[in-house]
Amino acid sequence: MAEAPQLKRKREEEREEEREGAAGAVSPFPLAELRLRKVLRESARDKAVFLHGEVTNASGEGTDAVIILEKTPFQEEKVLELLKKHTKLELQMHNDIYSTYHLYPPPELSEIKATVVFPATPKHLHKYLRQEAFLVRESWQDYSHITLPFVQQQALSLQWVYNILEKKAEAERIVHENPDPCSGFVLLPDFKWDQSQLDDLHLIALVQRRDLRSLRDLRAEHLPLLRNILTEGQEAICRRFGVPACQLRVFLHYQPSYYHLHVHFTALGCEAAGSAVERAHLLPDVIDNLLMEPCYYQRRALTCPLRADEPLLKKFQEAGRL
Ligand code: M7G
Repeated sequence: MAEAPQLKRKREEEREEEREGAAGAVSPFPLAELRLRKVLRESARDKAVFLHGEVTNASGEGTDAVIILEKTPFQEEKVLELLKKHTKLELQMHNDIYSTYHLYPPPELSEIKATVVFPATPKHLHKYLRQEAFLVRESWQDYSHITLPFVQQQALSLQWVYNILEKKAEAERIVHENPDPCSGFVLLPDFKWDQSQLDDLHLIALVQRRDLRSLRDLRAEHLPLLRNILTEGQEAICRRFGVPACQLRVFLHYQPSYYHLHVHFTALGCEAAGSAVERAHLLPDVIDNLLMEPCYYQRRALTCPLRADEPLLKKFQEAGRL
């Protein structure tokens, strides 16, 4: 809920720039033409719903879209306004000293964050579909024979990453950049974070080089890159957002969704989805592992969760590894 005043000011400026930039550069998503095809997933805990929609053009052709709707966290400075400003209160139940209400705030205080993937590929639809997950223990041989060929053929497009690295998108959102082609990176807010408050802070560092896919590619020679990400990333976040290194969770996912090496920075107080032990690898631990054993990630087996209809899970099943 806390928000540094400079963050608030900066945010307002950035939102203004984003609005102007978005208005000038891309046409808004045609919400009016959207048809709902399916609810992919719904989470009462996260107050979010993941939708599969279809936009039909003038000649009747449909294009798939994924729309994620999330209730945004409360902002301390707006709570009073929320209670007072033209807010309708409707009694739901009353018992002794206890009562619950439906509260209907005015539109400007009941914002919903909408993330749109359009056009969405079948891979995006799968990514957001609620599914059972299974743990796979991936040896280095499994990685070479099953995972790597799969990633080379079928992974999600990295165009959004290259757009950021080439300043074709989100350039105004960059918080820090180290331009070194070998050991440099770009740090910017993850699009899961709306930057309204620090509680759910989430930034990502995207490496400049394009030859590192994931944890599996890391060797001791990449230590300068990893150290830069850790120290410069922590310093930049402390400078910009006032969150110290000891309150940041800095980690990589295995398996990631996007196979261009990147590192997540999230607020320690926030139980961010994806920070569970079966998927998150803390960057300081990764650095130590590589210091002890230069080929650590080419030697050891790694456990990772794969969801039921992920094609990679099918590959492991076909190979008799599950
Ligand atoms: P990941 O570890 O590959 O997998 O993280 P996950 O998506 O299952 O967590 C990729 C991260 O990049 C995620 O946290 C996404 O929210 C974030 N991300 C994805 N896209 C397409 C964008 C984007 O266009 N811009 C920004 N800023 N972040 C993105």
